Amino acid sequence: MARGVKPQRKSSTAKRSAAQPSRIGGAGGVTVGIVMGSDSDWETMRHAAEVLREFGVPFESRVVSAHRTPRLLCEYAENAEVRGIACIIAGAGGAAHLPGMLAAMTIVPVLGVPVASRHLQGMDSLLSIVQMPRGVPVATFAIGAAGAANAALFAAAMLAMRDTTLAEKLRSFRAAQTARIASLSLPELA
Ligand code: RP5
Repeated sequence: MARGVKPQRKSSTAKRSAAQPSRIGGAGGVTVGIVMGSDSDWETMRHAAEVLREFGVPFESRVVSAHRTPRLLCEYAENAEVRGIACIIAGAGGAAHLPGMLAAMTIVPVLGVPVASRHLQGMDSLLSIVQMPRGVPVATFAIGAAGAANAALFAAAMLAMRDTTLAEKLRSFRAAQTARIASLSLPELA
């Protein structure tokens, strides 16, 4: 599932700059790029995809590895702006160079998601992504599914600044979340 380009429905503000042909997926209607270092990251990164789908933000999901497909990484970064991609959500685990290397090659904002790693539970991923040198920022989120979902919510919030429909969806989401938490009750002590 994660390997193919999956353009989703186009939102009212999808940026439509003159997209150029590229072997990186089509030009069609992609506003957010979700990329990850391996298909093993999909279980985490699908949470970003699900949020974007819920909000009707067009996106694609791709495996782009900093270490195993470095040329593809370069191509993806170099074409992101001209394809009209508004931001890139990049998830990786371990020596997680994908978000930082993408950020090094494009001015399109990169949102980094540390994927939990087998041996160090994602602390390696987190530090690899968050400790960028001054001048090349990666907005870094929490380790794991919460980080992936929040990266998508953050992307939606950025897009909502120029999309009143999306802004209204975000307000409704927050209101529903607030109502749900406010209605919670705890069990009585036995
Ligand atoms: C990283 O190595 C990937 O982002 C993934 O989190 C990790 C393990 O990859 P696989 O060995 O599962 O392909 O590059």
